[in-house]
Amino acid sequence: MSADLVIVANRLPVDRVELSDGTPGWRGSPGGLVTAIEPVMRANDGTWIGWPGGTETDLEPFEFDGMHLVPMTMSQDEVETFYEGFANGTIWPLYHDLVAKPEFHREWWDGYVGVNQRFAEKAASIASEGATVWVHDYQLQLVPQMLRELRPDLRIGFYLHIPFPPAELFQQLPWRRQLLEGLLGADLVGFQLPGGAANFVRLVRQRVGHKTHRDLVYLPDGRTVRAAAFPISIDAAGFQELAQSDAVAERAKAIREALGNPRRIFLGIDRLDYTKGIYARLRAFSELLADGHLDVEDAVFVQVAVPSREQVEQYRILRDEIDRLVGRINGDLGRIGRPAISYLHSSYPREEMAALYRAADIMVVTPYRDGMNLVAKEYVACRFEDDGALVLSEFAGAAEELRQAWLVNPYDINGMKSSMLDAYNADERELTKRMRAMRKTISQHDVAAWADSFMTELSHVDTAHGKPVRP
Ligand code: GDG
Repeated sequence: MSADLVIVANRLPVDRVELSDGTPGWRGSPGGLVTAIEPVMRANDGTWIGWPGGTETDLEPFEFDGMHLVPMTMSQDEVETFYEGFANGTIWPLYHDLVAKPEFHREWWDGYVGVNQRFAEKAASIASEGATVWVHDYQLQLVPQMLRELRPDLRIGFYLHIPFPPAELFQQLPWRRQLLEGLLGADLVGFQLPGGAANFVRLVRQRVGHKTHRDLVYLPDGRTVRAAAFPISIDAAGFQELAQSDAVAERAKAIREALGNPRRIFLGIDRLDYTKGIYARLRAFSELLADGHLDVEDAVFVQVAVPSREQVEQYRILRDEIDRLVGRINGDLGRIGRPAISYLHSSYPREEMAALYRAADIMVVTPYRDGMNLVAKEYVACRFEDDGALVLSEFAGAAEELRQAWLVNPYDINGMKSSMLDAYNADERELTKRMRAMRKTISQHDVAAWADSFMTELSHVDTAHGKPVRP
């Protein structure tokens, strides 16, 4: 196997499933990343390296939907130290403004180094001479440097999907220098926002001592690394088409009916994660009911919380907290057949997501910190009639583009209450004006444009090595 384009991500775009004859098989897990990368993968006959989940050991490379997939194995110890430990117990909270307290454990770090090394070795063994390798996200920050050591001929890009924190927080990391050097193995390091890129360049200057100028880092060996923002987006046309289908229209109507045709439906859809601000938003909504500003006859809050990282302690605690809060709110404020909150701890097919977006009048997205937040963009893409309101946290990357949302500070409960109420009471003209502007933004910058701009930039990076791929 020899590929001109290699994608390296923690997860493969497939899940392990049992086929009807009882044998194990694969099912596509269509996410934004696959949609974005598929066209460039096809144009370059690319290969994707990643973990399929689980601890199976005898996994062979295979073809899926026209893509070459190379599964990486993971031992139980690696799942605990690398994935649940360093990636999700150290980096995730540290990079999200310490919303939860990061834990620093030397065994977790050792697991992280080991798994990154294996991913780098796998990529090195697959990439053709001068190939392009695109490494993704916070689980694999050491891969660029490890890969460059093995294969100096490669053109290497790295993209971070989550925020990159300011120096004041990053410096807590006992392994801060190793992580910065890991990323500097890439020719191009991409971030969601310019602020993340600036944080990175500043840290490299202060902590590693390299010369920098604007978005460039000059390494002693003569190499240059560029750090820049590439805000990710969604398949806007695909979501709109889905939302316009008859099946989704019918399902949206059925959802409204099942909820008793209230005047307004509020909606939240998130992975059940402490960064997403689910607790605070439900509290804000419940206070609006308790204060008498809203009534359960007119308004309901549908909260979908998609199960996530259930083996990690902090996620279990969060689940219990939300369960308790929802129970209390419904017990105190609901009436027969009229719960205040319709709470669903489950994941759904894309069609059901589109139907929920169509059924909802007010989408509430209130993370304490979020790299981008695709849910906010998906809601906008589905509102093809230019209606519906978006209440959006200032601390989501999406807020830099979706300026016409009702922007809120999720730490300010009263502020959130008043914005949610304004969105509830907004007249049609106001809603249309705001939604139309946001829809324009999203249609002009979809996920294909995102992948294209990253690949184009990567192919333009001035390297003495690596042949460019077709963007
Ligand atoms: C990370 C960063 C950044 C959710 N539930 C279901 C489902 N989803 C889909 C949504 C959306 C995606 O998952 C979630 O993306 P977000 O951006 O909202 O959040 P994270 O998972 O935290 O993603 C984030 C993103 O990476 C991309 O760079 O924006 O900031 O944290 O697309 O629709 N999809 C289906 N069923 C569900 O139940 N089918």
